[in-house]
Amino acid sequence: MLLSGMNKAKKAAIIMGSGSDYPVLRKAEETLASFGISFETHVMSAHRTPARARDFALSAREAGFGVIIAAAGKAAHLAGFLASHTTLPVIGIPVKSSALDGLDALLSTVQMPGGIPVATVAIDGAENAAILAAQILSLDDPELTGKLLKKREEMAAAVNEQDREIQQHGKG
Ligand code: RP5
Repeated sequence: MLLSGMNKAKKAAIIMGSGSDYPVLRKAEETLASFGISFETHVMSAHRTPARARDFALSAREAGFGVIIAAAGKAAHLAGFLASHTTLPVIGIPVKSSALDGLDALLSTVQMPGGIPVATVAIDGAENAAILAAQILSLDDPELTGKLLKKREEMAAAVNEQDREIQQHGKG
């Protein structure tokens, strides 16, 4: 027998290491909202507020989250730190916020040791992080799957339209 509330749609978490990361993360918020996904956005840091970040990750599944997006720049340990305290999927966004243009954050986020994965997207790749989060949450949500398919169709139509325009231009 299903327990009541068991099928309730899961939320996404957007966690950033600093308020200075927020301009990048807005795209993730917009994208999740476009799919009708509930989310919470928080600032917490693996280095500056480690206890709060740890407590969040430890209780995230019970709090109704199904996926965590974690964004940080420089020595970007946030995604890996959260991943080490939860078995929820964690998507890492390396943020370009340093003299090294985000390469430092990319390597810090992607080079996880065996056993504790972080699904790392491109530097500042907030839109893809949100789409991947939606794909994860769609596993037991046919309505969300339909929205993802519709977005793919819209993208394909836009590319086809660009091709038509280029062909027309060539003829003119
Ligand atoms: C990281 O250091 C943050 O994620 C941010 O990208 C970077 C700089 O943080 P602030 O010094 O602007 O707070 O931890």
